[in-house]
Amino acid sequence: METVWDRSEQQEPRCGFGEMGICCRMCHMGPCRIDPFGQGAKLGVCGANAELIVARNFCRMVAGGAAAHSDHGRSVARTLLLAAKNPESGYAVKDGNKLAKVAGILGIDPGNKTKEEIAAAVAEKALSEFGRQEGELSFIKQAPEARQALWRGLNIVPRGIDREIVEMMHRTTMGVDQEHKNLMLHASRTALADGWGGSMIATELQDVLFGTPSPVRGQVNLGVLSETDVNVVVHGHEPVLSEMLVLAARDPDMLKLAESQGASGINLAGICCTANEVLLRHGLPIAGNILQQELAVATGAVDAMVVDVQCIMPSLPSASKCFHTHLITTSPKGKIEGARHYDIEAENALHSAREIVREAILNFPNRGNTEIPQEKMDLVAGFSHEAIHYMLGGRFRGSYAPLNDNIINGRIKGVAGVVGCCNPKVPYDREHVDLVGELIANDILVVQTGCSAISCAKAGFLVPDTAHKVAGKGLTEVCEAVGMPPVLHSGSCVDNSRILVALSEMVKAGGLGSDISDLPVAGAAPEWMSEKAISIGHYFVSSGVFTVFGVGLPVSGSETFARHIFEEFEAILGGKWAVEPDAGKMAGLIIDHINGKREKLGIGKARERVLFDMEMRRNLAV
Ligand code: SF4
Ligand code: MSK
Repeated sequence: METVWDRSEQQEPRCGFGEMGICCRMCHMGPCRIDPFGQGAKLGVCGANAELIVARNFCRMVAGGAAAHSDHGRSVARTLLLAAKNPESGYAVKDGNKLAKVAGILGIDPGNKTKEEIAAAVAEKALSEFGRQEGELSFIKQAPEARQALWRGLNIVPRGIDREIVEMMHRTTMGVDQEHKNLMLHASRTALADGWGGSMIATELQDVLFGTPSPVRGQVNLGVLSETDVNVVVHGHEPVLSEMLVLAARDPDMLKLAESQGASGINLAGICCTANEVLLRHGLPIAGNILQQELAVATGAVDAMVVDVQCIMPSLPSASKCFHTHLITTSPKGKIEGARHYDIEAENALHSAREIVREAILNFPNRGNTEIPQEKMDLVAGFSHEAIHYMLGGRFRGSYAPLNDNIINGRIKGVAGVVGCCNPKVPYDREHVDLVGELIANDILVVQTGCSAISCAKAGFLVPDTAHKVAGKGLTEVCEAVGMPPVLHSGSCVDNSRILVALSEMVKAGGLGSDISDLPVAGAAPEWMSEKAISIGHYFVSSGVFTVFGVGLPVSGSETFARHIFEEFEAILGGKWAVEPDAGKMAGLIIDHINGKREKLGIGKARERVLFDMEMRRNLAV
């Protein structure tokens, strides 16, 4: 059986033009490529130069990522509408408080409306945000006033989610927007339509439907697969189906059927962001992150792998054929040649979820030899911004003020969001673990989402005990007082929008400046691979956050473009990009940036940097 690492090796040496972002396929006069060393072509056939080609490629990645997150948000909004209108659907409003809050943001007057009527109005308003042509997205109001004013001054407040994505595609087609700086401003508008639009709608409405996460225990790594239970592994991004699979797997009739096939129960585990969603809301185990999808199949113990959309490797059918695993696709948007397909829409999700679980159970007796690794690790996850609010201040005075106080008094130096994918170009999980280890050793509180959170969970960073083993003295004191780990798992990729809200709350709590760009915070995606990561990176930068990516960025083919996003952008939007493949140096950049912000705020007493060494890593029970 081939894995992602074998295929990655077969791609070496990779195309240098692609890696540097200077290959253009926007029209059929090309494909064109620019010689980065100045000996060959300096222009494409149409006359496009390096910065234009790099900019258009970068902007199209933003559009692709924003489209993926936002289409996810749209399907959640449709599901909420169904829940409101059809009580038989299996979906219902689980968090009335969140519903009321979101209704307020969307300007819906609850009046004498029932919960269902409010939910329907919220869903309809959320759906209208996608096709809106003018005005401003409603969730923008959550940002600090100064940030909103800056966006308005630059005319980049997103009007409608779909509109900005379409316009990005239009501007980057052959012969339209030919100024890289102008393109990047619209890339900001598009990315903001993702972070403060599509992703935020997905997160907030998922909380309404399935509950707002609060701290919950769980387990992670391939060792969570069971030798004796039917293993159903959910993989992808949208919890609309997996929530129904949770119900189906707990159905007493299904449990009886499993027993009749010789199994002792049904074990529902997850891969990637669907895993994060079901962990956060149900404490269900995570089998692994993106690079473990084939490895889960290779245990021979997965009776069904059920996938929906995003980050699902087209190699899965051939991997599954080596074992008894049934690969099941469920979204009409995401079919895979060689997989079984159940066309699942919200309307029939519960019924289909039962059918899928039944199929997995009936496949259990077909298992051959299994080889399940023993490794698994405990973790605590579920740190939504509401949970952090409550944890720090308690039910009656929930607030971000205690966090700000601890930043001001220097126990916590700052906050870093470390997120994103895993990439087979670098040693698996290592960049995440080394970066996060060094940040917490230097008293920087880390907030995580996506596959990065799963990497660090496997390393043992997501249990409160880690604090005194690895974290700096100040951060340890805070973690012990509150009972939290030094690394907070906030959810899936769309839940990066939780971090935007948390940053805004920090500004509102006071004492750390008037805008997100004043805060001693930074973002990082050390092993990114997806277009979605580029959209996330750019909405953080455009929201005022210094953001560092590892593994390289496809922009090095144009010094002019690189200078624009690495240097000039800060003067425009208060945040900027950086790229640094080495985790230790990346930590250094983040620490220096945070120290710089502390100095500006007048709270910076420089402390010596602590290096996260082998000894500290050995102290972890990995
Ligand atoms: Fe070449 Fe210009 Fe066409 Fe791109 S748009 S492929 S640079 S001719
Ligand atoms: S799943 S986008 S590999 S984080 Fe969200 Fe992981 Fe990146 Fe997919």
